[in-house]
Amino acid sequence: PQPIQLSDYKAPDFLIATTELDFDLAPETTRVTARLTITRNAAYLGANDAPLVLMGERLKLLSVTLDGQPVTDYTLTDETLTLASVPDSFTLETEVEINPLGNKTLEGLYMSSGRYCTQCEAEGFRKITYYLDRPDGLSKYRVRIEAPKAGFPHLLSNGNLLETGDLDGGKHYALWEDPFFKPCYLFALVAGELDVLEDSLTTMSGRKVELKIYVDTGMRDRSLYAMDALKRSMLWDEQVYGREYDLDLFMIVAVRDFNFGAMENKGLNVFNASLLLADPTTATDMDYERIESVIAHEYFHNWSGNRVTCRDWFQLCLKEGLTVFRDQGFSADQRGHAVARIKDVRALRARQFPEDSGPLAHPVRPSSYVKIDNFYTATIYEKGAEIVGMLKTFVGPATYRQALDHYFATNDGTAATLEDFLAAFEAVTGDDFSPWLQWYTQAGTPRLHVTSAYDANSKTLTLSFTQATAPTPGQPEKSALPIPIRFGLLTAEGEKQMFTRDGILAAESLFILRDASAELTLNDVKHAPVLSILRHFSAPVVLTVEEPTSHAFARFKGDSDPFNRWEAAQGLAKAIILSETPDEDLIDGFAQGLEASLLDEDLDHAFKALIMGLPTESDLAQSLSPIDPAFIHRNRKAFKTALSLRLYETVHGLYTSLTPAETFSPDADAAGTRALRNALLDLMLAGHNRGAENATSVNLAFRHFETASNMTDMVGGLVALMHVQDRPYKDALDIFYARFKHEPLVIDKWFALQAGCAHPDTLARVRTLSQHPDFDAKTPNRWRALVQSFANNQSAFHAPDGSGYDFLVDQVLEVDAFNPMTAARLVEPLSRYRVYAEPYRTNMKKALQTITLSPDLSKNVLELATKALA
Ligand code: B3K
Ligand code: ZN
Repeated sequence: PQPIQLSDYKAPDFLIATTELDFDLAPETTRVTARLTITRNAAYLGANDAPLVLMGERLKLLSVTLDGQPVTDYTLTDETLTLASVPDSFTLETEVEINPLGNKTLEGLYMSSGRYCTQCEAEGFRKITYYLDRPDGLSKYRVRIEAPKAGFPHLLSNGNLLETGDLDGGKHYALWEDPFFKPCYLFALVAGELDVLEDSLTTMSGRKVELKIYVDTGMRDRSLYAMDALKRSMLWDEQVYGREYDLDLFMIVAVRDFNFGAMENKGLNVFNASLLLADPTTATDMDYERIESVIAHEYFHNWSGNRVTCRDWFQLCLKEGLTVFRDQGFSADQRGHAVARIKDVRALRARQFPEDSGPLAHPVRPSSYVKIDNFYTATIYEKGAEIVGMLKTFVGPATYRQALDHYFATNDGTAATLEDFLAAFEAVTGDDFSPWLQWYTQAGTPRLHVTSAYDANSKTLTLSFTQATAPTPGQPEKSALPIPIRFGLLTAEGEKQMFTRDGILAAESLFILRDASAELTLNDVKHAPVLSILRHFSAPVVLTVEEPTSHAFARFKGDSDPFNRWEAAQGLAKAIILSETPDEDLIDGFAQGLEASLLDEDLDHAFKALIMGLPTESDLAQSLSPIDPAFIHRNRKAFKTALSLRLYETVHGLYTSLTPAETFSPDADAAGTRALRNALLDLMLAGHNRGAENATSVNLAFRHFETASNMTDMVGGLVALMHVQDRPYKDALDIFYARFKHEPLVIDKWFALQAGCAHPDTLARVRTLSQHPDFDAKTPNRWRALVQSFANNQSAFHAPDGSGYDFLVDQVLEVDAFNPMTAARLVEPLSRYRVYAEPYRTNMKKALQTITLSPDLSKNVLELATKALA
C-alpha cells in the first residue's frame, strides 16, 4: 500500500456546508440517506474543475441525485464514489445500505449488546456514507434517526434534540441538530435500551447544561463516579483554562464493545464501559483513577480537538498531546502533583521510550503513514503531552495561559496545525519558537549527560550538559533540541543547598540547553554538592549523571523534589538488579533507605507505595543490552526477596497498623492507603518461601483477599498470593470467578491477572483460558485482557523456545480477519527483536515473518510488521 505523505497535503477541492443524514435503523439493512450541500472550494474557483471524489467503504449504493436529478454516470470503487463533472455549487443526495450487525471492525456504525453505536475517528465515517472523510472538512449536521420503539427507546446524536415523534408500524424518530461546525470524525449516533443518570451544571456564564450518562440497564449507580468526575472536569476547565462548555446538553454513553478507551464526539462522548462504570466492589482504585482522567480527557477535547480540530491526521498530536497534558494537569490537581507526575513518567517510560528507540519510532508529527489508526501511539499522546509541558515550563504558567487563550481565540472553528499552536506562543512572547518545532518533527529520545566540577576554594560549581539522540528509521542525523532542565543541589546528607546563579540566590533553577553541549557555573556553593537534575522530570529524556553511588542515596534520603527522590530509588534498584552478582552492601543500603522512607511521617501513603515499586521488567530491559528477559526476571525476583527478608518486621508492622477504612471512598488519600497496604503485603509475600514467617504471611494474604470489601484489596490479595501459587492462589481465583461470573468487567480482570502472572505455567494456562467459554476474541476488552496482558508479561511471553510468540501470532492473525485496528496493536511486542539476546531475537523475528507471510493481512497489521522487519 502507498503511504500518505504530509508534504502532499492539499486543501479539499470541495466544501460541504451542511450535512443532513437520515438513518432508518435495521440490524443488517440500515438505510442512510445523506443530503450534502457542496460548493467548490473558493481557493480553487475558476482554476480547478476537479471531479468530486467521495470516500466510502463497505457501502451498498442505492441511488445518487444531484440537485434532485438522478445521476448514473459515476464511478464506483471499493473506496470511492467519483462524479467526473459537477457544478460549483449543488446538493448531492446519496442513499446507501449498511450492515451494522455484521460490522465486527467496530468502526463506522455497529452493534454492541443489541445497541447501535458509532466510531468514526479516524476514518470510520466513510463506512456510514459517501463523504469527504477528512478532518479539515467542517460541516453543520442535522440527523434524523428512525427505529422501532421496542428495543430502541433512546435515539441519540450530536447537538440539540429538535424533535421526536411516533411513526407507523411501532416506530419512532428523533431529529438532532448540532449548531457547531464539525469534522465528520466527531459524528456519533447511539440507539437502544439504556438507563440514564441525569444531572446538571451551571457554567461560568450562568448557562445551565444538562448532563446525561447512558449505561446498560441496571448500571445507573455505577456511573455516579463518572458524573462526579465530569462535573469536576467542567469546573476545572473553566477555572484553569477559562474554557466553558458550549451546548445545553452533554451526553456520555458506555458501550461494552469498543476498540479503545473512549471518543470525544461533539456533545455525545462514547466510552468503553471499562472506563466509565465503577463501584467499590467491582472497580479498583486504578480504575477510578483512569475513569476520572479519561472523562476529563474526552471532555477537554471539546475545546482542544472539537472547537479547534486538526487540519490533517499528521497533526493528531495537536489535539491529543495537548489534551493529555490538560488531563494530566487535572489529575495532578485532584490527586497530588508528585504522585501524578511519577505515574505519568512511569507510563511514558513503559510505553513511549521503547517505541521511540525501536523500528516503529516516529516523530510526534509523523511525515507519512499507511493507516492512521496505527499512529494513535504513546509517542503522539504521551510524548506530545511532554512537549506541551516543556513549553509551559519554558514560558512559565501565566504566559502559558495567555498563549493557550490566544490559540483558542485565533483558531476557534478551524482545522489547525502545530505551526498554529506554536504561533500562539510567538504571538504572546514575541520570541521565535521554531526550535521547539523540532520536538514534533524529530523522533528518538534524547540522551542528556551531565558532569560537574566543584571548586571548594572558590565555592563554584561548573555543570556540563551534553545531549545526543540516536538515529531512528528514516532520520540518520539528529539536531540538538531545546531541553528545559530544572535542577537543585543537596548536601552529602541530602539536605537542601542554596546557590547563586547570575547573581541571584536560589534553591532551584531552570536551565535551557539549546545546543549539543553547554556549561553553567554556579557560585556560593558552600558544600561539595549532590546534584538533583531534571526535577519533576522537566524533559522527556534519558538522563545520565557521572557521580558516586552515595549521591543517589543522598537524593533517596532527602531530595525535596519528590520526583527525584523516587527516581533515585529507581536508579539504585536498577543498578542492583542488573549487576551480575548481588552487591550485599548496596542491597543493605537500599533496604535502609526504603525503611527510612516507609517510616517517614512526612511522606504520604501514595508516595510510599510508589517508592516501594521496583522498576518493572520492561523498564529494566531498557537498560540492558542485549535484553535477556530471564536474567532480568531472576535478578529482580531475587532482589525483591532479599528486601522482603530484610524488611519483614517493618513491613509487617506497618501493614498491621493500616486498618482498612469502614466506608469506602475513592479519593486520593484513601486510595493511597490501600495502595500502600497492598504493596506492603506484596513485599511480605515475596520472601515467603525462605522466611520463617511463611505460613503467617500466606494466611495473611489469603485473609486479606477473603475479607476485602473492595476490588482493590481483592486484587491486592490475589497478586500477593501469586508468589505462593498452588492452593491458596488457585482457591482465590476460583472464589473470584464464582463471585463475579456475571460481571464482564470483573471477569476481564480475572483473565488479565492470570495472563500477567510471572510463572512458568502461565502460557499453558493462557492457552487453556483462550478456550474458556467466557473468552471471546470478538470483544476487544476480553481479548486484550488475555492476550495483551500476556504479551506484557515479560518473563512468560519471552519463553526461550518462542512458544509465547507463536501464541501471540495466532491471536493477531485470528483477530486481524475481522478487527484490524485492534489486532495491529499487538504487533508491537514483537517489533524490537534486534535488541534481544538469542534465542529470543531469532524467534521474535520468525514470528514477525510468519505474520508478514500470511495471506489476506490487513493494511494495519502489514504496515507495522513490515516496518518492524525493515
Ligand atoms: N480520539 C480518540 C481516539 C480515536 C482512536 C481511533 N483509532 C480518543 C481520545 O484520544 O480521546
Ligand atoms: Zn484524546
